[in-house]
Amino acid sequence: MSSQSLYKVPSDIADNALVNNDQYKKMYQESIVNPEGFWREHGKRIDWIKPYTKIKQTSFDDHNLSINWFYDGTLNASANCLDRHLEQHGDKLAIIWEGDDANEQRKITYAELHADVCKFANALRGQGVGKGDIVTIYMPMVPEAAVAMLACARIGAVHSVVFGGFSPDSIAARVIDGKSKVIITSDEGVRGGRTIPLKRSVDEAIANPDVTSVEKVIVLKRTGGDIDWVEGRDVWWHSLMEVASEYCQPVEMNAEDPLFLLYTSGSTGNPKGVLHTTGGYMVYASMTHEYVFDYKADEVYWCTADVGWITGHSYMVYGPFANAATVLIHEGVPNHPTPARLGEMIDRHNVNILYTAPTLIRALMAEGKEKFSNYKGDSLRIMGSVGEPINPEAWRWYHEVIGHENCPIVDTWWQTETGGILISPLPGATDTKPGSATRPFFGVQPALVDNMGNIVEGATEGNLVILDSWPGQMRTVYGDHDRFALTYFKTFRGMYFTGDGARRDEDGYYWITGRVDDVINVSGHRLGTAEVESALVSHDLVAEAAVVGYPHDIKGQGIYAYVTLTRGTEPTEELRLELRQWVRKEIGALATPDLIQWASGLPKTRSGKIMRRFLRKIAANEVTNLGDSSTLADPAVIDTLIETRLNKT
Ligand code: 6R9
Repeated sequence: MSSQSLYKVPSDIADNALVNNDQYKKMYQESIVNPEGFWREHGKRIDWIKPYTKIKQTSFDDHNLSINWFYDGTLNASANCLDRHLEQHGDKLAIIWEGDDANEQRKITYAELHADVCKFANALRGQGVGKGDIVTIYMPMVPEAAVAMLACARIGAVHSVVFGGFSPDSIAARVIDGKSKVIITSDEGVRGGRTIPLKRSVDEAIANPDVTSVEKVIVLKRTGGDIDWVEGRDVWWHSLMEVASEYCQPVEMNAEDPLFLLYTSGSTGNPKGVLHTTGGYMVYASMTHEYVFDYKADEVYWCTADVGWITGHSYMVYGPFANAATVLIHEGVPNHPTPARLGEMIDRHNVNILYTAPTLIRALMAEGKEKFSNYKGDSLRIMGSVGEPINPEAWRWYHEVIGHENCPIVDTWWQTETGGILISPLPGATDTKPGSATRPFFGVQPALVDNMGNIVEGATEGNLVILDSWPGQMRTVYGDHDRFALTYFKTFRGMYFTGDGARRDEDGYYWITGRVDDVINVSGHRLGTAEVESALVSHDLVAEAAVVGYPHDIKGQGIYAYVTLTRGTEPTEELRLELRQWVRKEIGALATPDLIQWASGLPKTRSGKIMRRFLRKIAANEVTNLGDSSTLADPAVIDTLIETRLNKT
């Protein structure tokens, strides 16, 4: 690694940061040698109703799996995000909100947010929601989305946020799995100048005959657009708030009581309900938010993630609010109406910390630097990246054009399952290298293993595993604990398997190379190839489908589908469009295949298993060295697929 590609910690940052490199090393060491002592101390960063005496009781043995943190303590997550700040920070801004249309602005103090959350918590109670009930939230990026989450947490209900871009079928699947009685939504959302019919999607989801649990739909009026209304079932948010009382006592929750469910894609089957609990999650989300972003009181922090993803949970709601941060929330997309929007918003709101995704950076980069000629960026201090590997070129562009070469970049690696950041630089401690997530956070023990599960040491490559638990870790797959054990702890016995591959360099820095399973990452959003395939084959004219990811300039990975049509079906351009629309309707826009190649046959082993490695290579246009095809039932299939491949760039 040449010294040119090492970006030293700027000295002004190191001098004022929460931790410098020596402190990082000392604290990291302590966290590994004495995890009990380390977390006993750091668990105190949040307020407990009944303080814990027990710290950690965890085992990654798949027959004896258990993950418990701070497990005799009690607390309330919403009280940690709100009540405890009121005395000192009641008048401080909790949320600065900017609409899709920049003329719409709202500012909400901690005292106001507290009042809204209390009222909405009472409103939820009035609709029959109690401790342990699962509430589905399908909302646009408005402050009320955070209000809804925190109100659930206040009364001990478990929220299940569904990304606003998902289809009615996807909502239905999640509602069925969680047996939700209540769905919170809004009439419409607004994104990039377009309205999104959220309420209509909820209506369609409930029309699914398998959805039998829903009793109430609470509807926020966002646009005032026309919607259907079911008397007795649908209720306006504002009507409930008008009559709701002002104070709601936070419910005392055990550290291991569920806080939320969030569905995420895996390599097989339907999306899994990732369950996070209260105590460990709150400690970990708040601690990582403070250390990784070096958050300082009075700073304005902007995370561009949607609340429908884990980043929106841990680093737009729970982490920052637990730290009394001022959070900028944007309803729309940061490159609309023009690419300059991102910079305009940073300047307009004096943003100090920006947390965004490589896909946005690449999209802006493609527009050219001149689009940023009016951007000042004086306020910006720290910049983060999340969701997928950031290519060095995009890293450098981010550093230069957005960060003016003086803002450290924290490339944060983590997952829905991990609850918080596991591998990342700390701004005042870690010299960075473009493309590397660098070193583990406190208490995190990453390792690389070969395909047999042997730990490999030194500068090398392998499957990324984590050897011991951390407080923010998921506790189970909702309703299917066996699947939890099978997915994460059986591949490599006794270790948490991340599904990612990684390289470690001579400085011990980690470079995440991407998923090694059948998960693809499109613009930072996870999708199982199996989900897209099952959407495709549910179309009458599709006999078989195989889906793989391929390198895409902006999205990181694009979706490449090989489709075999039923006998006698004509492969037309029209049908191609129809299939794209079909998948979009079944799952959501982010799952729309970029390329669909007609395949009269798929490469299979004699036992009928699709050999995806060939399909991945053909989709990536890497056709010169395909490797051994002798195990294929019909090797000629490959030649046809190569000839008719679509990505010949
Ligand atoms: C937080 C989040 C998790 C998957 C993960 C990995 C990829 C996330 C990354 C990254 C390289 C980073 N990923 N951050 N890869 N560098 N900084 O994105 O959660 O939606 O569950 O996705 O995303 O492949 O396994 P989630």
